[in-house]
Amino acid sequence: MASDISNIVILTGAGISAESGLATFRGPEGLWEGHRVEDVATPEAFSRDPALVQRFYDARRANLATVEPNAAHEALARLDAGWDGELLIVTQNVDDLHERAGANRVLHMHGELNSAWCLECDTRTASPAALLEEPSCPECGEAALRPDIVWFGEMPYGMDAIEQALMDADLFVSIGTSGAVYPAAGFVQTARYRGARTLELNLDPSQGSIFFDESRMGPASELVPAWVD
Ligand code: BV8
Repeated sequence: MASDISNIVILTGAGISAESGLATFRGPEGLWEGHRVEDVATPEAFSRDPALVQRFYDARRANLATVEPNAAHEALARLDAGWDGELLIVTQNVDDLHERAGANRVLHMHGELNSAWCLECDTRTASPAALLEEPSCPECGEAALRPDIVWFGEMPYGMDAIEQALMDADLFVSIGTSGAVYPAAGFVQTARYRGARTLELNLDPSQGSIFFDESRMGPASELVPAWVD
């Protein structure tokens, strides 16, 4: 890493978890695990058919327990452990693979599969394996738990911390994201505007590739260790 780099922001998307076996967001015909996004990842979908949405997230939560972090998650964990400067891994992913690889400085801007949110008392709690069967809040007892996931039209978590990190960044690295979802897709422009160097590590060109000083194409399990080590 260049010696004038002190503060790093890393944005990860579904592509970093693809080689662990987790589906990326845009499959064939725009279906995601067989569902259209608007049918499972919006507050309207949850109001319309809560059981469908709970089943969708229960299935992903169950699948997450069967997969492992890959070499890309492990390389970022090594970087996190050994980096003396500022470092923030902002992930759009709702899986826990960064943490299971050993990373600590992780911010889940779109929430987490393993967290549940009580609509009655606003408590966030560790999610039961299957919310459809166990919707009762351990705090207030009401059957009011929903997945603690940021759906479309909802405000992502940690935006103040993310904005501050982008203002201070010397280097912004985007890994495994299509650059299709905002506000995450705009982070590279903020970092660039503030003078950070920008690097993209992705399997394919993304919607934001034009904003990066450098784009390296290939699988994250190869590109990320090569960059970190
Ligand atoms: C908000 C949780 C405001 C769900 C997710 C028009 C213009 C601009 C914005 C909007 C607009 N219309 C609506 C909006 C806003 C909207 C948005 O951006 N829509 C898009 C579709 C246009 N955004 C929102 O609603 C956000 N909220 O704006 O709030 C607000 C303000 C005030 C008050 C209230 C609200 C909230 C967005 C969050 C939605 N939730 N996730 C869940 O996960 O269950 S987003 C969802 O997309 C996933 O989290 C996913 O991570 C994320 C982004 O997708 P990617 O991670 O990039 O995944 P994708 O499959 O697309 O790409 C994978 C990439 O990996 C590919 O490039 C591929 O090449 C690469 N890859 C594959 N394999 C590998 C690889 N790379 C390396 N190695 C490999 N092996």
